[in-house]
Amino acid sequence: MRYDNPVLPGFHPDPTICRVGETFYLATSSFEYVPGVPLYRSENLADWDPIGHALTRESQLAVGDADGSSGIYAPTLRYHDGTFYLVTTNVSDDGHFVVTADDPSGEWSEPTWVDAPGIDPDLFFEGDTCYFTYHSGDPENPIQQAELDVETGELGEPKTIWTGFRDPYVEAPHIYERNGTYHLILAEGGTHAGHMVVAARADDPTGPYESCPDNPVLTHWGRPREDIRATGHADFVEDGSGEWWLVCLGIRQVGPWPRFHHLGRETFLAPVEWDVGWPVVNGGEPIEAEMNGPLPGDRQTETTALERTDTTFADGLGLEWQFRRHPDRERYETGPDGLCLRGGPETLDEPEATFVGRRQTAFDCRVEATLAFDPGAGEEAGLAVVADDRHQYQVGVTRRDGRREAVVRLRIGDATEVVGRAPVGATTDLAVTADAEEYRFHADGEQLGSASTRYVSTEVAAGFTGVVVGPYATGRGTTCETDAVIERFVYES
Ligand code: 6LW
Repeated sequence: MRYDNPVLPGFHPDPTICRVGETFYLATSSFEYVPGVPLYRSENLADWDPIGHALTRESQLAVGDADGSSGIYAPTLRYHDGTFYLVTTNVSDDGHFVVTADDPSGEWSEPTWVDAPGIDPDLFFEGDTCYFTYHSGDPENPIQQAELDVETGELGEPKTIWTGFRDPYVEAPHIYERNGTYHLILAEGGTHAGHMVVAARADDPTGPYESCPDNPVLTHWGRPREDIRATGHADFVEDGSGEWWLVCLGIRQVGPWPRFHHLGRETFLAPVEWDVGWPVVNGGEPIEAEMNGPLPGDRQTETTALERTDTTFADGLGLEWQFRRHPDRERYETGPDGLCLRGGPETLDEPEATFVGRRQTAFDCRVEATLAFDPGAGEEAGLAVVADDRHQYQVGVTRRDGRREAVVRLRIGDATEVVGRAPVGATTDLAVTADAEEYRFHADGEQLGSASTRYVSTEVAAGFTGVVVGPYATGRGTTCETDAVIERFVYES
């Protein structure tokens, strides 16, 4: 059965996966976004349904002061003895913590903090013992491990179990048991072009670990002109029929040389076979956009469905929506009229901006909003394409010299420029259309400006996230007196 990569398109890095019976669960990093750590469910590994988020409350998710691409780093999701465990790191708060749930689509527990340095924690359960393995940040002793009391967060004495196959900057450890052998999978080479997956094995979860003779078991290093690159940070799962799979992050490059990516690090799927006890990823071949199964479970169609969401917000904000840091909830109201935004004084250049967005998941897409707004002087609301506080594009409605007008504004690093204007009425149809290389901004059907996708790419903006699109509102220095109502929002790819 054919499937398409990435299986989770758009900003979905550092995937972690587990299986319960015939159902797979997957989580990814979320950085400064709220709610944190999106969770997905699948029966066949290719089609994933969102089921919620692990971190929904401020007590679990202190990202109020998080810089862009800080906050929540790579999680590990595991199921043990009837309980789901998710361990992750808030690099803007107290570091590593564990949350638990009986039902992953429900509420997760308060955090149990684990006092250890670094990032990328892993949990491996064996009997009553839980091994906590992590990237310590110490280049001499990068991958450390200690026994963890998951109830209290108390950690035993850490010891170094891996120092790197080629690169002491080794991260993303995960441990699995297969036929009595313990496999340690890691990422090396950094999360960009040199990213790779390496494997090691031992007779005991604590080591000593022997390096796979065929390391790295996956890398797209040395393929600079190919579309899919930076594959790494993998997690393995056995599908219940003895077949193994890997999910990993990767990027899809676009544009002419030097190529770039703006949709963030996405989640890819590849089969894993075993050759005399060592993992072989996708038969030793690079991961492709079109892959052949056989996948576990049933699949209705062999192609990834085009996505269209058309929302009036009558039922609130669906699971695809995210805020950049904790929102002032009073600024966002949903109801039969739509999404009602009361813009704060902050513009999109500031962390507290009034903005709610969803991931851009395809290069070719169309975003539309019907905006009912009669702004006071300086007030503005519209649609934004956001990489971070310093790299974003906006098409909005404002009032200038007493006139209502649509504006297109580009913010690229230190430069901000209005590139298009047109008079509009009290209700405006705003749209952003995109292909791999360009965004085009429209008001009431007229194109008012365009901008390259390059300037919202990771190569320009840096960081660990990808583009999100959605409505914003701002009083540009004062809180708006007029509400901006998004009567309808359409995302189509
Ligand atoms: C992270 C590290 C990484 O936790 O990027 O690609 C960091 N790998 O493992 C943030 O995603």
